Amino acid sequence: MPESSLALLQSNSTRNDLKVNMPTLSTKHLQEFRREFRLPDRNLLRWFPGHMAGGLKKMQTKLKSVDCIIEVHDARIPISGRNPNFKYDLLGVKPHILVLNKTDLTDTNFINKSSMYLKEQEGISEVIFTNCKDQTSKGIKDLVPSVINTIKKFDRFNRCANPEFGVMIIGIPNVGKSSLINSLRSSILKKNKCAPVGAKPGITKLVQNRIKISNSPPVFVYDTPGILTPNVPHAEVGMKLALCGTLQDHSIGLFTIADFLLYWCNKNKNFNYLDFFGINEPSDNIGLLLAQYAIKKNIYIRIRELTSSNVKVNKPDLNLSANRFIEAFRNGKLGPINLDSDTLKWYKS
Ligand SMILES: Nc1nc2c(ncn2[C@@H]2O[C@H](COP(=O)(O)OP(=O)(O)OP(=O)(O)O)[C@@H](O)[C@H]2O)c(=O)[nH]1
Ligand SMILES: [Mg+2]
Repeated sequence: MPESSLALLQSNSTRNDLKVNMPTLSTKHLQEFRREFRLPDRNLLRWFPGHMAGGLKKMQTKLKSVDCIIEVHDARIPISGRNPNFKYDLLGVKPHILVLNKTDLTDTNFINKSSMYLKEQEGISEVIFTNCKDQTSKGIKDLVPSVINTIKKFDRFNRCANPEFGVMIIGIPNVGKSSLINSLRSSILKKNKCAPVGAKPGITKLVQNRIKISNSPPVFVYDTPGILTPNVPHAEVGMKLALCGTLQDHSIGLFTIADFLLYWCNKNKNFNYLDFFGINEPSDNIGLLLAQYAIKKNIYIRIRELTSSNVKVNKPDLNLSANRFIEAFRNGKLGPINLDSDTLKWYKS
């Protein structure tokens, strides 16, 4: 590849509020980066425990008590990883609003394109972006008026005499469904949070009793467990889900998730990870980067020597280093990132 093309690639690299590291890439570097992510075993991405199957059935029985469904998804993966089964199992009868949450962590340059893509390619009529860490944000303020408008446009069938509006919040795990309920309740009713929230997937395990989020008009919501599709269609989609914390870290492995993060960064020419690892040149070797990081940060694990069960030795703790790298992404310390930017950047409406 001629050097002028390299310069162009570099100038198109992801920019954000953080200091952007733009190393001088040589042709050698670009050739070294993997073009495909190989997952050791696709079954690692399968997570469909009993509470999801049971939850889905219960949600179907609750449909008759609601007027609208809010599907919450992660704004860092706007076009990847939504549960395709929702379309058949839950949507179709009731009006649907898609909320893309965690906008504080996503690259806002892709907000408009995400919305256009979802409307034009997926036929979604209403897309709202929220940040549950900021109750004064526009999305949080706009959501309930939007729900009421949407409901008024549709036939409420058995519920038309009921002055109370019912809404079901659905989505895959850990996208902020319960946080959204707390934010709306706090923003509109000035009440404390009542839906349990946590940084791990699978915090809400049962369909909850209804929670009031507005007085006039009265709006009640049902919080539900995050439900994944039993079969993730594509390894890279599954790994994006894993990176955003919607699957269980331990079943995929922190090393594999960190390796995917490095693969994604290199593929998309986002080199903010150089600062994290304290290095000057990009690399595609996650084992080496994690080991160097562990040594630099003095993160060791004491393990038994293979040759002698009585002898213990200190080894760089790659898992803990991998966890720190993943958390840097999840907390926005690598800068705002849209993991679907590779598809969205080509999208023209
Ligand atoms: N940065 C950021 N974090 C958020 C936002 N919304 C939720 N979170 C965090 O995301 C994590 C998951 O939030 P929950 O509300 O428990 O997600 P959930 O979809 O109800 O998860 P399950 O009940 O496990 O399906 C928590 O650590 C929240 O603090 C947001 O807008 N921005
Ligand atoms: Mg929850």
